[in-house]
Amino acid sequence: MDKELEDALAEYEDGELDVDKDKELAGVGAMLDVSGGEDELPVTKDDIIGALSDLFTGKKESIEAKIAAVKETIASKLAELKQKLEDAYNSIDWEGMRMYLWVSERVRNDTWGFDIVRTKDGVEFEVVTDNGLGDKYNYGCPAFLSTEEGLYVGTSNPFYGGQLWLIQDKSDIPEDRVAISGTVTSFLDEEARVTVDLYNELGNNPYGCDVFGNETEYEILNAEPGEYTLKVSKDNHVTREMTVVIGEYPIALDLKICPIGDVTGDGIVNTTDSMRVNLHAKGAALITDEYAFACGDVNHDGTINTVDFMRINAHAKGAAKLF
Ligand SMILES: [Ca+2]
Ligand SMILES: [Ca+2]
Repeated sequence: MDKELEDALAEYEDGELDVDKDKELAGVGAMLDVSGGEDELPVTKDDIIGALSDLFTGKKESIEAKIAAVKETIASKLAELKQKLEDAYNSIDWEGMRMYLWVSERVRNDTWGFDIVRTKDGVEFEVVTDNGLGDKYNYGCPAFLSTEEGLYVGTSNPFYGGQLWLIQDKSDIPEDRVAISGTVTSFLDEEARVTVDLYNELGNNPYGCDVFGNETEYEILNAEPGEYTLKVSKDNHVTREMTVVIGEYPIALDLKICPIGDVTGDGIVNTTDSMRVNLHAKGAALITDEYAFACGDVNHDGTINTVDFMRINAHAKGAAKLF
């Protein structure tokens, strides 16, 4: 909008034009009423008052005309936008979009690692492996060689290198072996993904699983013996980390994660949590549990102080949400 119009609109809205016109003009008239009489002036007082009156009227009309023009412009822009949205909607390949989402969903929920199926007649298929021969990072099997010794399979694994397998009979295919399993408890969105991952000492994440539900079973398969960092995460929760040692036998381990700010661990972030954090901040009662501490340190600066208290309190009172 141009400056002149903006000013004019502001004046109009402020009601500055709603002055008592006659009173203003009478004032102007009084100022012009110089001694010696109006007959000596080249123009009469009435001429000037008349001109000013026209100016007032003209200005008001011109503002109204500009407002009408702006309204018209807005209406035409809206019509243009509506047309563009309609064109965009009509140009979307909805069937393609549906298929894309369907495939994405399948990929997201599929078992990691490549699949091999075999068939004798092209009708009945048998799954040889659906998890990359027990290694989720075997994401493809580009090379096959059928020999008298058996079937050679070369895998694609961008994380720690390809593998060469010789499959002679079904016993060569490793059985899934549970390395660690249990219940994982979380809160908030029932449909959100919970990830349980094992990280090796190089920081790679060769084993793990995704589960859904707030109280649900998890199991991690086929992890090689060794020491790992186990991480449990979910949106709006504080990630829990711990060291686990995978050995020859399966480990049973129940896990629990809590929402950001939930120092009491009941899954709800309310004033009980903010008060608890306040007690810690004031030194009255320290939060010693490492995970509860992480839940309370909502700004991740390594300490729990009044900043954390205020944030959790604001969340509890609905003033400013943490998530
Ligand atoms: Ca709580
Ligand atoms: Ca903090």
